[in-house]
Amino acid sequence: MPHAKRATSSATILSGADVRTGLDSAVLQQAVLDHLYYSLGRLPAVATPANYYRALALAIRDRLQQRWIRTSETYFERGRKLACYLSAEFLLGPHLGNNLLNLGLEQAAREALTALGQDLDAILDCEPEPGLGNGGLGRLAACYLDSLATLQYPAIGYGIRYEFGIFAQEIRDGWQTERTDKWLSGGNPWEIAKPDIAYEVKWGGHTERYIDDDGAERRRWVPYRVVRGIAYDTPIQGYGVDTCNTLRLWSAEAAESFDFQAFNTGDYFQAVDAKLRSETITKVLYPNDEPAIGKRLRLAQQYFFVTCSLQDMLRILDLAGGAIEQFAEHFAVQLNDTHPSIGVAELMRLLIDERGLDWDAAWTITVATFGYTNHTLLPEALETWPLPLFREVLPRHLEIIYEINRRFLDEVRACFPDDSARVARMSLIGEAGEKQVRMAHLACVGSHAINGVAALHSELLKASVLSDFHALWPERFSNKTNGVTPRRFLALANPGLRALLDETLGASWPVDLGRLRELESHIDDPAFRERWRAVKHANKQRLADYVQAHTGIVLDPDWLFDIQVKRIHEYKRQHLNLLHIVTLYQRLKTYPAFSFPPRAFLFGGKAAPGYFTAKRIIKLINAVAETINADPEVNGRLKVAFVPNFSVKNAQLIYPAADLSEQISTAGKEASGTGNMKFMLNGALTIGTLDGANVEMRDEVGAENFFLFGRTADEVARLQGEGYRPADYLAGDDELKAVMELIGSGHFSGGDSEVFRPLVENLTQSDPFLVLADYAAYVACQEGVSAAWADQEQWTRMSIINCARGGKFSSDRAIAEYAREIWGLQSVPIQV
Ligand code: T68
Repeated sequence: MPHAKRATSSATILSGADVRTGLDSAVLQQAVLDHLYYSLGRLPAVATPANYYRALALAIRDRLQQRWIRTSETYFERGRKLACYLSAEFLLGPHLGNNLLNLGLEQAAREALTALGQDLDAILDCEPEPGLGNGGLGRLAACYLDSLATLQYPAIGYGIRYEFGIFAQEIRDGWQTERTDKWLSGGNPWEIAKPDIAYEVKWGGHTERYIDDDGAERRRWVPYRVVRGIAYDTPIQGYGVDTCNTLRLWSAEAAESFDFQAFNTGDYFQAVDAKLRSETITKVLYPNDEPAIGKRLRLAQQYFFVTCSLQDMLRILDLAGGAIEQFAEHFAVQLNDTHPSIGVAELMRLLIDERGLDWDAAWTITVATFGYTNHTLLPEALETWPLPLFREVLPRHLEIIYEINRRFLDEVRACFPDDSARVARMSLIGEAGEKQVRMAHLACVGSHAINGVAALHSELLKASVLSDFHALWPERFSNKTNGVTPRRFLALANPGLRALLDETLGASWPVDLGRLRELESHIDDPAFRERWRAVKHANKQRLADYVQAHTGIVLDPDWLFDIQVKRIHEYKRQHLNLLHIVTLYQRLKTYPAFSFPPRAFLFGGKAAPGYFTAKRIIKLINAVAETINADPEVNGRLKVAFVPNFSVKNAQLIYPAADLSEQISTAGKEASGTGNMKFMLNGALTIGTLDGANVEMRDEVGAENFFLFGRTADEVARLQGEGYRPADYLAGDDELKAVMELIGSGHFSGGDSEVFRPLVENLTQSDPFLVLADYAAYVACQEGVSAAWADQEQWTRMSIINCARGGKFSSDRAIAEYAREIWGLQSVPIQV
């Protein structure tokens, strides 16, 4: 039973728990005052809400400390295997609310602040969120950390402490503009810098041959530069348990020895310049969807955090007195996409060059250590590095990769004799055009386990981008369908539903999400359905208030809330959603008597700063919104809003308020999706294609509780193979034609017929993601949605079923599968 500990903890207070550990509201109140005074230098009379936020955050971090230290100590004593989750991104979201939830301290904190004349919700709102990720991949990493701690698995997250996270999005005249995200400017009360945990990171230069003391020939790396990586630790508290794991993020600093060299030669300014250059490595998160080609700094970031993390594992192993030969028994290292895949070559380098192992021993350890998760099938997203750049930055690693490749291709030739085309396809070095290092191939060759993130995605991986690797090593492949944490995305985001679930199911559902199934026995109870609707209505009002405050647009919570929030990308097809909106608008304008239940369409999401089409899609959403919202002929039935700066923080308001979740990617393109699961758990119905995890969601809820449309992945491939011509679809559909003409005419852009021309031409001439081919089916399916909405009792039943059958999509299920099937990990209970 979660939080059963509180009783004993309160008892401890009575027997003298102090201002740093006490858990009742009176002690917490004292602790906040203490931090205001001693850590912030403020008296309550002049303290701002931001000051109170910081003081409370520090007070809560104190309460984590005991658990945090005890957890590390226990792992060390027990010497059990540690899962190391290597990810260039962790999209954590605000910590305070989540830590209060996981510690069972929300009520105490609320009371403490009330006694100080403060409102907890206003204080929570002061936290800037650590946006150290782009989207799904980074958020998945954060959900997995939450589940690892909650399931009491010994685990550590390793990543990069970006000084600037994902940019803040502002909408000006309908266009996205980007502002740097200075999330550290007010200080970060959650992290602890550990300057004594620091490693050297070499860079550039050349390699040379030498003879070691035993007379053996070896190679060494003579770098051009060295920087240092410093550890910053953030506590990751499990829910209802004493386990508090660590997220260790690396920050770059100039290596002193190199500074001193310049100082000694008297070149002070060169030394300062070198220092600044070193520190740029961890300055900024790269937006996805920008071609990484030639981005030396991105390669530097990847190598930087990977070598620090692997050196840290070696230090931990040494401290524990473990033998280097046992490395893979002590650490399971998961590569979150190819971004950390240089780790394969780096572990080989560390084992051979620095620890003196021979090649075969090092290779056995390396393959046993790594697992690789793939998150995309889009060919343009598969990472490669130009060979000259790679050689210049990591000369020793290129030698190692050549040797891995030589041995690997021998194995390929032995299994598939006389198949030189296959050898060329599988090589770690791509030879088409400029030579490239193929990071996905390196990850596959160096890992004992390779997985996709949803059943369909894993099958498509085996059949397409990784088919040759599957033919060679079928036993390495498996599927691990993504999951999301029900703590943040249900309990914390949806307090109304949480109260209803607690009352109906008891308090254990957040750690046993299968229990949601029991909701089904209440479906036929009209009073229960009424309460279910009341919760949703209140959530919609809460979102409407937020939208009004941030856009001025007024929404009515009685309307159907139809929501699409995710990164803006052509394959996700926000423009298909728009074509439907413009279709409704056009029908209303043409036939004023045309009737359908009023709908509010909400969008949110960031476009990569250099992604021309995505940015124009945002402009079109805002242009359509402005026209429709200002038109008295239609705005009694249609409203459109773009919520600026979609983030974890506002996502927590958005998912609980949705009636309809838009998951409309071109089938075969979305690896899994995780927003789809967050909507589902909060009782939204999904309109979607058979893509990513939608397939499994529909299997769980049943076809009758899911609005399915569109071509399947096979049909998409076939159509594209036959030579898809969007003009055929345009010619055969007068309504679609009129919609495209209306957009092209300048109707939504004050008569400017240029601004959307590129979008119209993209769709009518090439349409790479089959928007026009799926349009008619989508519009028809949306008519089914409107018809279903008209029966509110039936809609509520479907909403309850969507939540009730969402248990599979808890990240606890996903993490238990990784632990058992890939990492060989045992849980270790922590006792404080
Ligand atoms: C997403 N990928 C998938 N990538 O698109 C989504 N890419 O289907 C899946 O649910 C999710 O991963 C989790 O598995 C991403 O989010 C990136 O953000 C990214 C970042 C840098 C470079 C490339």
